[in-house]
Amino acid sequence: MDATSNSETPKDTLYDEINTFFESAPPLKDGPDISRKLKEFIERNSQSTGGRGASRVVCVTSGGTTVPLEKRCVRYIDNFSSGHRGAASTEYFLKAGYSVIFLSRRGTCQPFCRSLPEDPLLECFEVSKELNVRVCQSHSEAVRTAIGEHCAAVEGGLLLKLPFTTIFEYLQILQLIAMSMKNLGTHAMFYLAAAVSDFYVPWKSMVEHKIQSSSGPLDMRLVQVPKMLSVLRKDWAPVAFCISFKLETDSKILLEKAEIALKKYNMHAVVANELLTRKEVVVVVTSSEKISVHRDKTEASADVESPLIELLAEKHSSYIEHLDS
Ligand code: 9Z3
Repeated sequence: MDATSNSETPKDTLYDEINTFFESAPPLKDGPDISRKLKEFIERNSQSTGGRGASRVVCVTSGGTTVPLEKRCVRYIDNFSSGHRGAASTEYFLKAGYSVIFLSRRGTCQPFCRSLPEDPLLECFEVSKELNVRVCQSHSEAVRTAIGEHCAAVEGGLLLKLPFTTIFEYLQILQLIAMSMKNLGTHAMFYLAAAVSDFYVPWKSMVEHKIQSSSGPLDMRLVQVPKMLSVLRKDWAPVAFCISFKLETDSKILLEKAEIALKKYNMHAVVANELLTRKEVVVVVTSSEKISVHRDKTEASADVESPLIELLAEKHSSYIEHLDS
């Protein structure tokens, strides 16, 4: 592809925007620690898994990124996402034999915690007369399962959890993850369910202190976040299997927008979902088909992520077979 073949953003302009974004972003506080964790995780999970062939690793992104308005941040713009999709999908990917790098917004839903009450520490435990802390009878089964499954995944080296808050942290960590997964080739998957900001305030033009309301109406210029999906596909992880998500509130434009994203970012599939029905149905859009995936309504606890991950794992298998043969 030549430098100007993308009609929307010429390639050189895109790379300039990306360089500006990364150069001006505040450096990650724990960058070296994240890189070390990733290196160890990928080394452990790159080995062949006996009869099951080489292991597969998926990076699941989850939750919304924030855009700070001040360097000493008091106010920020947020993106809607509870993190349920990412957390549930992580559980099903682990069941399907994947190792998972879970890149999630701090404070959003975490894998294996979905059946616990909203404030588990205060609602699942009680203190006896002797001041011993114990699990309440009514929650003991859910707590035992959550802790057991979580420990098995983390201590078994199959789940690595990395938190983010801002768009700066998210994109820097995503880049580190993509670079570390490069050697996995076709066995790597990206499942990009996070709700990523479209506009941001560049760090160098951001004010240091809290914006004063006494200064009158706020007039602020937001810059477009560079389209990292293109760079992920072209440079960061060119042979990984890539799934992105498209969220709309208007069903009439959803599939058309998903198809545009599929082509524009050269994704292997785009999962289209509508805000109100996202837990019931999603549509997997690929270059050859559109497959509706529904939650099994006969089972109260069934999740749409169960058939969705089954389908995507199958598509990933065909992709590996096709490219590696
Ligand atoms: C999604 O569409 C996710 O499925 C949801 C999941 C955020 C709707 P919850 O976390 O919801 O379970 O509450 N994620 C992608 C959202 C998004 O912002 N996509 C961008 C777009 O649609 C592309 S990165 O333009």
